[in-house]
Amino acid sequence: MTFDLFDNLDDPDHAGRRAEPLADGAVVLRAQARDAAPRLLEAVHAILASAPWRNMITPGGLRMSVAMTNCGGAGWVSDANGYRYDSLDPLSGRPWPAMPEIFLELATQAAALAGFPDFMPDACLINRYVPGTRLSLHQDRDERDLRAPIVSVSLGLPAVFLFGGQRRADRPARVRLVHGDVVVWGGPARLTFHGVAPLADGDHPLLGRERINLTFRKAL
Ligand code: MD3
Ligand code: FE
Repeated sequence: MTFDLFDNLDDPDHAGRRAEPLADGAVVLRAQARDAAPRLLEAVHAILASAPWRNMITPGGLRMSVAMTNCGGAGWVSDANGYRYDSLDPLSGRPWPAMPEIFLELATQAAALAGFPDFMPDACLINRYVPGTRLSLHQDRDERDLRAPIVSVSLGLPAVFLFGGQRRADRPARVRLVHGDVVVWGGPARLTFHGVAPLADGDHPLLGRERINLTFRKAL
């Protein structure tokens, strides 16, 4: 069977850009962000200057091993009161840094390739993993409109992404995500349980012993 998304992906330089369907509503766009990665990382560094990495506390009182920050009109925050989107960074009391143009361009283009031409994110959660960091199985359901997809961009060290089902108990599939891979999750895949296995050690040419993941969301 031919896969129509394939025809939408330009790969004139044979960089490995291709669409891999993961599940109904979920597709990996391999290497889609590879060329933009240096510019994306420059933008991340500018964001960190006003909204530095922090390890948030879950409502259960545990400190997350993933370090996070945000940009855009709303940012995802967790504290003793629960999870929510907030227009202000609780560390500074100021609005989160604006969404960089290069972020918007990449996220809207990837969403359009995956069949979501109207996607307009208002939040980008930025996650940082170091060797040993993991993210346990969860659903993303704090966004108001669950019809909008989530676009994720992997940068730096490779990760094993755990892709479960609609129930927490469903045994997750393992998908390796490397630098430059973009994943779009929408429709029937939007509420699947997912997580990240403990990051293996390594040395990435651009990021050293680090993985950074951008997730673009329509939160409000
Ligand atoms: C599947 N981040 O920030 S991105 C998260 O690699 C999160 O940092 C992981 O899960 C990371 O919430 C995974 C891929 C991802 C993001 C959102 C999803 C997969 C998803 C929402 C629904 C289903
Ligand atoms: Fe998630």
